[in-house]
Amino acid sequence: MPERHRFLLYLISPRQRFINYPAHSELAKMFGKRRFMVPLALPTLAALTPAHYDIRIFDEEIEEIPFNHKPDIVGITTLAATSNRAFELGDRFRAMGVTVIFGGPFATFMQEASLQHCDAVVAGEGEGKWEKCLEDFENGTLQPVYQTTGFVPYTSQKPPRWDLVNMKRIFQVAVQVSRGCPFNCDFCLVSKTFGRKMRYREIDNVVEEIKAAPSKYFFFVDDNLTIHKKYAKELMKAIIPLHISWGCMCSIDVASDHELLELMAEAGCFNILIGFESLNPESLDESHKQHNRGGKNYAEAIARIHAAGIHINASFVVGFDNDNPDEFDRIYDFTMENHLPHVNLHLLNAPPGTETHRKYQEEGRLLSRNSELGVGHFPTIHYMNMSQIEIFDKYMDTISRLYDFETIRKKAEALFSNGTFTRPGGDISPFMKARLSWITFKEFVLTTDPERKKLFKFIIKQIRARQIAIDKGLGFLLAMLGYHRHIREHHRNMKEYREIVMSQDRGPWKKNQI
Ligand code: B12
Repeated sequence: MPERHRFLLYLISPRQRFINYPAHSELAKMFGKRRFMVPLALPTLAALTPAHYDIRIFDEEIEEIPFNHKPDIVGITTLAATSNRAFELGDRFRAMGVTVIFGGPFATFMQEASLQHCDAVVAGEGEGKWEKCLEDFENGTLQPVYQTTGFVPYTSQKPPRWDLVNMKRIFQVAVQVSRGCPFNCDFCLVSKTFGRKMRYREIDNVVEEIKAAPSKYFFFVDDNLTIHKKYAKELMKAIIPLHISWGCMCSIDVASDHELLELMAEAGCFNILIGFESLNPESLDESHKQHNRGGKNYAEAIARIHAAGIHINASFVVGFDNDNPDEFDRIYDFTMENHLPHVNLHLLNAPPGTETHRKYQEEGRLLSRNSELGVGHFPTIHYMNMSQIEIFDKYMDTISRLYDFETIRKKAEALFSNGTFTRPGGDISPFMKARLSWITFKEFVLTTDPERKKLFKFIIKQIRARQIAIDKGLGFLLAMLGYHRHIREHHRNMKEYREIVMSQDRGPWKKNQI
């Protein structure tokens, strides 16, 4: 049989100019890595690609793209935050005569703009459409848009091609067990892209993938890992024997199920990202995040999660029409009262495809055409009760307060005494413990910064006195340093950022209307 023509395919995640999730990027650096993890879309698409393609994966956060070679075809995953760079890359490859395909959340909802910089857009889920797109590329019948109305069955997935990813440069591996979200919050794309009906993978299929992955450290990228409690418990039972360590995202409702929390901790969960979004009930109503409403007792729920030995990464958004600058203080106080050290504070922004985007566009309130600013720490819309510079300054002030060493010490004191850190976060290898110890020593002892030394002494005393698990105690310390550093860095660039904000400041929206 004649040998089939081979094609060279690049799968690319473009670099992002403004990073969020600061502890991730700084922690990765401390561990000598470039990034926490590579977007799952790339190894997933690689697994769907026929065997006569030679595939190279490039995540620009971890490696440069070699433009001295010419691939036959390039697939680029796009977010609003990476869209400018995606456009640049698309133009550059097309100028070289390479076929360029875009996919991912940005291109899905910005098809017209994307098609100025690529040859085809694969909208929504890639499974099925990507294979068809490649077939058409080979036959010279490429369509501009690949779109279907339904969703893929998603019961069983081919294992992602982690063998194509430079694992030395990343910290953990992404895994996904479900798609869809029954809720329909205005600022989120998930139900619009993946449907409101949840779809789940067979647990055996997930277990096989985890077993084969080249890491013991995982992040479940599901939007809400525990929404289906029965499935979640079965999943936990199946992964306990795998001795892995992982983080995930779920809603605060997870706290209502003690058995599930215990199973999660036993299965290696050390961290849950929870979208509190707003402490202002009117803003929750405004954005249709109703499932966080209804007299939720956050303090009790948080205490239950902590009692299971699981740490919370609390996510908040400020900038809804019902918000005023006091919202920042309310969030700061809440995190102090509830001992929440990992806080991701975002300014409301409006990614294309969301209801928020539709509303603000209709009202002429989208400020910037620069999508890369939409990472949550720049004002990108015309807020109701705050000018852009006012919200920006208050945001900067709040994140500085959230991560000053005195705040960190106070939260640590509470967390270390309430038992959250006595349980190890999964099966941490002796090598990893040694590494954590060495990096802590380097960052906190071999430093001239008296504040760091002071915090270190305090934490070591706590670790000794309260039988804190070494990975949790030191991991906490390093993550906090990660935030602290990133925010200092952000402040260093403050002049540039402030100028961008000033240049587009139009005052509070309401006032302008009067
Ligand atoms: C996990 C996750 C994160 C993680 C990890 C991200 C990472 N680098 O891996 C963390 C928490 C760090 C994160 C950060 C951010 N995230 Co995020 N994140 C997600 C989440 C929950 C899952 C993404 C995922 O891995 N899915 C699994 C893979 C397999 O699916 P996929 O990427 O969608 O790819 C499929 C298809 O889209 C398609 N496809 C994708 N790319 C391509 C390319 C080609 C060529 C083709 C053919 C097909 C194709 O095929 C794939 C298989 O079906 C999504 C929500 C969601 N459910 O999609 C939000 C989401 C992607 N994030 C979002 C945002 C806004 C962000 C941040 C900007 C938030 C912030 N304020 O900083 C940052 C950006 C960081 C970055 N550059 O990645 C938005 C993006 C909106 C937009 N239009 O840009 C989403 C959609 C959530 C939302 N609320 O709407 N995120």
